[in-house]
Amino acid sequence: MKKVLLLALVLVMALCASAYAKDVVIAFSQIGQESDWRTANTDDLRHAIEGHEGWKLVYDDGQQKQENQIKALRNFITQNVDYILFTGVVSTGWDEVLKEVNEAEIPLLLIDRIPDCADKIDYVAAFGGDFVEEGRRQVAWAGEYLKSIGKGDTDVNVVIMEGTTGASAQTGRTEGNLKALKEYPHLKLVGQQSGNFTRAEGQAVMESWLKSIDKIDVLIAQNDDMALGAIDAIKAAGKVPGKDIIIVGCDSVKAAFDSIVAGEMNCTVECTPLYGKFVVPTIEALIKGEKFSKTVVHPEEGVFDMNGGIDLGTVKSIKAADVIATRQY
Ligand code: GYE
Repeated sequence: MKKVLLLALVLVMALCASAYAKDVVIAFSQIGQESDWRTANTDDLRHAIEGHEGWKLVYDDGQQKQENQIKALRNFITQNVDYILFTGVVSTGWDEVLKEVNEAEIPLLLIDRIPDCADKIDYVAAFGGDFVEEGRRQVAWAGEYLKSIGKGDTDVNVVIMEGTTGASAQTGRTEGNLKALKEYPHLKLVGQQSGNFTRAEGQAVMESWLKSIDKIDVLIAQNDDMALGAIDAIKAAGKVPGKDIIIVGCDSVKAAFDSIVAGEMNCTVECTPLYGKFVVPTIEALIKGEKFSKTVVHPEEGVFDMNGGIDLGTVKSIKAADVIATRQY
């Protein structure tokens, strides 16, 4: 009898303890909602964290404003959350607030756009795209593709549509774009302007280029949304996207795959937004006391185009139509 009572008592205590077990609170300061990439990134992390037993997400949308993100980070400190996930709209100006996060001893995970001050602050792990390599791949794809159709020695006019000025995804991709252009002297840069990573601004910038630049042969758009906006402008101007103008995007979102299969976009360089599969096991391990190095982890990424088989040194392009059914974003 005594044993049964004791067992019942232990059971009741265990149930009470689990009912009162504190949720692990993970706060996420997101940049905004500028692109399909961003939506996929938010959805992925939301599902990964909210779908995890005992974890709670505190989400803040910075609406593209650094001051909003700074405010959000300070709120997270006041709320004394357990972990902070952070990606910054621009790369500079985070030193002070991230030091405050460090002083509050809240473990910081950097994702996507890594801030310039990363080497001066403490963080527990970092996952982000290799933006310079992505930019290199975009231009190299155009150069190698032109060679493959026998136009390797023909001068062609190239425009670069850049992302949000000062974002590491912009500075990195521009660095990669410009470096690769030097390898292909027949690609002549005739325009370079920001389309702010949005479809609407991509369309507006392309509209003005089509009026002011005599001949555009290749568009390098630093994300797919801007490329898709530009395609609308190209069609409106009576030109054929994918033929009159070769279009190379970045991210590899679903809409870009559809556009490639429809013959309008020529290529998209992948930049995955799916960080949930990295963040979840990392936080689980951190809870157990494991530590990680400060090296930024770059996910493995591909290049997708109309026909496949373009060799870019580090990677060979894959025909988009062959893998479209397996895409997750
Ligand atoms: O390429 C773009 C988004 O930071 C990698 O931000 C990200 C970029 C992505 O708006 O579409």
